[in-house]
Amino acid sequence: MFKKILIANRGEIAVRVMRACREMCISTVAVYSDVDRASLHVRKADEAYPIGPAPAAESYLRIDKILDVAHRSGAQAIHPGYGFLSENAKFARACADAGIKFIGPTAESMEMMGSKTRARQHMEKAGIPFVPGTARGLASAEEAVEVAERVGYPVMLKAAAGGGGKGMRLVHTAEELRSAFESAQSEAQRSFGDSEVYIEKAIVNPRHIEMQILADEHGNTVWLGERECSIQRRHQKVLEEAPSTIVDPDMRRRMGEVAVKVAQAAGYTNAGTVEFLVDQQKNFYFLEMNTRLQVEHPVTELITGLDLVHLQIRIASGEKLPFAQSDIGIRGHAIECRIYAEDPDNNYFPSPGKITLLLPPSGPGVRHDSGTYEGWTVPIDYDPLLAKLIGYGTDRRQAIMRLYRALSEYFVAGIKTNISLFQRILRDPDFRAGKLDTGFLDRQLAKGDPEVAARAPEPHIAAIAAGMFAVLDPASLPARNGNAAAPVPSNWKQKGRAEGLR
Ligand code: MV4
Repeated sequence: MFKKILIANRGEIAVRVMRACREMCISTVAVYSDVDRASLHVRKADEAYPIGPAPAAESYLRIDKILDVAHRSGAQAIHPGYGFLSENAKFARACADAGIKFIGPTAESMEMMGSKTRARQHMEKAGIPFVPGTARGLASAEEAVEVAERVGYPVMLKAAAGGGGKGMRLVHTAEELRSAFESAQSEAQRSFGDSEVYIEKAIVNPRHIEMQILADEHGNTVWLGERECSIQRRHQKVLEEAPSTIVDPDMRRRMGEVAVKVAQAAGYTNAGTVEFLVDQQKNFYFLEMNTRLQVEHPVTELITGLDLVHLQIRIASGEKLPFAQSDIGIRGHAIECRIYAEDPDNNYFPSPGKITLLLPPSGPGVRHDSGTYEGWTVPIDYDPLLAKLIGYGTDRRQAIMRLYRALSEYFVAGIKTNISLFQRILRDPDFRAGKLDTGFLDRQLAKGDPEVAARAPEPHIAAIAAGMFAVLDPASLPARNGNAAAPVPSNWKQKGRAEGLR
């Protein structure tokens, strides 16, 4: 087993990985940018090393600096967390070349999954179900029209190098398809430096459901159940749960077996996630594979009783999986809320600043994975995820009620958060009935918040209240909080992706 691991990440996930290391008696090495000197992950690590200025491209994405710290500190392995270098095949290869174990799959598996068309070609050979369309890049608009006639409109144009919705076009007619093909190609070229575009039949109002897998380096692969991830906005997940309300044991087993087949076809090792689109008839189609530990991994941990980070580390050190598929059971229900420093009254724009007061929730059925503390200043330079609040219980109803209660205990002052959004979602009758699809949140936000409208005080009372709050808590003043001019949303994710494709 490793004696020392470097965590090439920041925030809650760096803290999460350090917790596993501490439990396994492994020393931890943090890296940090100039603005993260006082961040929680630095305080929780056994050692910490600066790696450069705030922009990720000059710090958390610098392979040379991170490997230099690994050598200087004597770390034997690197955990990449999610985002940043976690799906960067060049980084995985550089680690291997430097004799440092990358805790994740091989560079080859990552490369296969990085190109959506290459992945489709491999999966087609392995007999994996995917949405009807092409497994190769389109040569011309004419070819696109031919395929669209065959599979039927509407269709979806997608960038081979894409993912996360970038360069995607929904097209309803042949006329539209010709111009959409050109613009999708040029957007793909601009965003990814690769103009390859392929086509699929569009699934209307799909659900996004993913399957967690684990594979050791001895040929054993298991599935650990699905996560329902349909509650998202602009391809950013907001709330995830396990199990999904539409997946029954038979469907779960079939999805799990397909996910294992995908992993095996990719020669996959370590923890990974196979994404599916699910249509209204509950047909599921392979979408892509995420070759990292995901943000939402805790919901799977809570319903399986497993610790995915422990298992990642044990697999990376060469151990065999300590269980077989038949030993894995799913019990209870878990729901995760991504708590962001965002302003609900300003279209959920990032709201960085100093946390002046923090009362995190706890109690029965609550897990709080946080990267923050009271007195800490949330920087503008990165993804504004503050923490993940997970509620769990014996069934979905209990998980919802515990989470709702925990959200009402949660108090953060100094910055704006999206906490109120989750109370809205958890109260929604369609959510309670499990009636979800990828359009749920946009429909919910379009409705406006009836509770907020009902609570809105008369303008003169609001002015008096604002004055009182300003005296009690000066940080709540808009000008002091940096909210006078609307901040630009951070493009941290695109940066990481672009960096990975260089
Ligand atoms: C689709 C689709 C409908 N039909 N493909 C969006 C992200 C990218 N990875 C795949 N995406 C989609 N692909 C076909 N053939 C609908 C989406 C989609 C979506 C998928 C998952 C989660 C949220 C989504 C939001 C809008 C569209």
